[in-house]
Amino acid sequence: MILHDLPGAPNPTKVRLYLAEKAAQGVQMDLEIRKVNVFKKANRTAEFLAKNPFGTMPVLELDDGRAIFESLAIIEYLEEKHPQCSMWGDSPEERGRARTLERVADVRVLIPSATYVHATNSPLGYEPNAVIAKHALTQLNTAFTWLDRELADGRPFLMVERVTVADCTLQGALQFMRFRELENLAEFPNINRWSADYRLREPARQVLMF
Ligand SMILES: N[C@@H](CCC(=O)N[C@@H](CS)C(=O)NCC(=O)O)C(=O)O
Repeated sequence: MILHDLPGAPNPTKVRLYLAEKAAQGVQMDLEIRKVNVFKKANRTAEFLAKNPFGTMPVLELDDGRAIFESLAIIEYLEEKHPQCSMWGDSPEERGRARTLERVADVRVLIPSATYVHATNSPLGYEPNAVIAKHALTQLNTAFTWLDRELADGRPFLMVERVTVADCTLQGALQFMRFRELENLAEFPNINRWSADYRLREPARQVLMF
């Protein structure tokens, strides 16, 4: 299998953190990681668009040539293939809660934060847009307010005792903001503490660049 990656970008980082967390628990996957050079438009070639018509990363190319795109679909596929040391939880209730947190981290943090970055200081050179940036920041602050309250008990992970995909998604989003020097957690000390602690973990050290 080949994972087509864009280092530093939030969705690919989420998958890379997931893989590193699984590896830290002894679950090794036979997977080559291949960087896609977006500045040379390698994600817009006919060959790449045949794998993912939207031209986004990450993409998981299977050994038979078929491709899975969408970061969460990739993670779910790999979890089904390697169910040991679940990155969701051990009971339907735990998994339901972990998936709730992951969806909040993705839909309410990762997507607005990526929108905010691209509307403010885009690494891909998009035009700044103050209206879009303001709207995204409002969405982000609503989610951060809730997450900060969740993390107020000092837990190491979003799911308290165990690392889950939710941690990977949230950290992928925050790293992208740090990359463009837009992370401001001054009003969210519990997220800040969670993030600092998470980044000390070996899997995070292996993957995170910022
Ligand atoms: N919902 C998709 C989003 C994928 C996405 O937007 N990827 C970004 C990086 S985070 C990308 O490849 N951007 C490059 C481009 O659009 O040209 C997922 O979860 O995989």
